[in-house]
Parts: sequence; structure tokens; C-alpha cells
Amino acid sequence: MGAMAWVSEHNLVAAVSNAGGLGIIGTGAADGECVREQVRKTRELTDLPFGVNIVVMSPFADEVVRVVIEEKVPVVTTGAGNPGKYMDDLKSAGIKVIPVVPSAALAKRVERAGADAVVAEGCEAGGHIGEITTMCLVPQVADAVSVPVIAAGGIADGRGAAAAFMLGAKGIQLGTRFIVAKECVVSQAYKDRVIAAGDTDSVVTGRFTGHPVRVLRNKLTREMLAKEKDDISPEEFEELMSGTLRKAVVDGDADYGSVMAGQSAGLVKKEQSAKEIIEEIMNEMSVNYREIII
Ligand code: TUI
Repeated sequence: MGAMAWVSEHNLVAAVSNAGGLGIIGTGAADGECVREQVRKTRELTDLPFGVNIVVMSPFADEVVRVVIEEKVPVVTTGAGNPGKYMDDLKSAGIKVIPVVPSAALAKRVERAGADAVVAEGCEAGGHIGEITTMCLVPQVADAVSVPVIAAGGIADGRGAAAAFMLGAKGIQLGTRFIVAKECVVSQAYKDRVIAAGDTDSVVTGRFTGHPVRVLRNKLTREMLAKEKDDISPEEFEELMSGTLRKAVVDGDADYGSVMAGQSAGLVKKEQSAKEIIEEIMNEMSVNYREIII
């Protein structure tokens, strides 16, 4: 599972791990103690492995790293920056480190620093993204490194999963499809937007800030995209966006909240349990693989 701030909390994480996936706690800009609580609550719901994501540019990244080491979390993924400075501490604690990378260059760098695998995430993904599509990124990362590559961005069903393996991936990571999992605690308004979305319903805001974010189109994105054309500074823009993800997830404001989701939202049709989602994708994938091989 792709980590999603506010979205992948203990209920969804445990459900995904219990269903045979690897649940990942999305920490966003949460502080260390908040992450510790999530780890402990997840452990009450599953004995199976799960991970924690570290958002490198979060002001709390240092304390989240300390907490995952203290709590002996088995797997860490990282995003939104180069995790180089945390690598030695995490590795010495015996943690498997899987950075999310938007380029082959960063994949090589994190492999040299000791990464156990990488997630190559294309710009079809929701949330903070890079510039390259999954179709082009995954094979280039697979050529660039010898650690396993996990494909992410745009995968929501067995067809996408089978395609990812054809591109050289050894695993897949999905976020958007799990937003509508029954165990996912986001507001019903958020789930309804994801289910209603079509192929062209996401937009990328904040490119000019250097931190582009893919979200579903709504009143907020219309206003923010208009502001991008005006004379707004990156700092002012980010200040206006801060707290808007919580507004959509917790308050259920799908008009003025950030409804982060990937382009694959158009493929997400209904609420299902995490187990149903994983089993459906595995079944579809084996059918697609068989068709390709025959
Ligand atoms: O991290 C993500 N997706 C996220 S994090 C997040 S919380 C947030 N919200 C608003 C603004 C910023 C963060 C919401 N969604 N995906 C993994 C990912 N990582 N995508 C792209 C990157 C990335 C980008 C640049 C990874 C490394 C990187 O390195 C630049 C450098 O310093 O070399």
C-alpha cells in the first residue's frame, strides 16, 4: 500500500497487512508521538509486518525516524526528498528502507546509500509527485539499479499490475484504490469523489513551488490554479494549502479540501474491503499474465 497522510492510519494499515499486502502508515507532517501512537494501535490489530512512511521534507522527519527505530518498525518507505541522511541510522537498526523515487538518478543514489528496494513512482500518482510517467520511469529505474523495483502511480487493477511486472517491476504499490477500502476512515465525501472521478478529473497544483501535488479537481483547485497565474509567492501558496488535506479527509469538505488521488481514480468504482481489493487485483493479474504469455 502507498502511504497516504491522514488516510493510511492504523485501521487501513492493519487491514491491508492482514489481507496479505504491506500496510504503510502515512505520516505526512505528523510529529513523533503521533506516529508512535499509530504504530502501537496498528500492532493491536495485526501481528503481521507493516511499515511507516517518512516525508523527508516534514519538519518532524528527524523525530519520526527516532520513533520508528525505538518502536522497531520493520519497514520504512520515504518520500518527498532524498532520505540519504537517515539511511545509516535506519539500516543499523535493522530496518528495511524503501525510498520512493521519481527518477533513475535518485534511485541510483539511494541504492548506493543502502536502500533495500525502491518504489519508482510515476506522476500519475496522487499527492506529491515527480515529472515522469510510470510507463517510462519503471523500466529506466529497473535498468539503473540492482535492488528490487516496486512500481507505483496509475496502478489500480490487475491490468496495471501485470503491466508493471512487464516493465521490470518486482512488486506494485497502490494508494488511490485503498482510499475507498471499507476499513479506510476518510470522510464519505472523499470516497464519493474518488468513486465519481473520471480519467481527466485530477489536476496538478503548485508546480511553481517546486512541490507539485496531484488532487481531484474542485472549487479549491479552481481557485488555487487561478492564483498560480497571479502574483502569489510559493510560501503564500503553501500557506493557503496547509490544512486542506485534513479538511477533505476529516471534515468531509470535498469542495474546499485537498482531495488527493491519482489518475487511477477513474478506475476505482466501488467501496470494498482491503481483502476484496487485493484478491480481485491478484485474480485479474493472473488472467492478464496468462493472456500475455499464451
Ligand atoms: O511523497 C509522496 N507523496 C506525498 S508526500 C505528501 S505530504 C506533502 N503534502 C504537500 C506537499 C508536500 C508533501 C503527499 N504526497 N510520494 C513519493 C514521492 N517522492 N513522489 C516524489 C517524490 C520525491 C521528490 C523529490 C522524492 C525525492 C525527491 O528528491 C528531490 C531531491 O532532494 O533529490
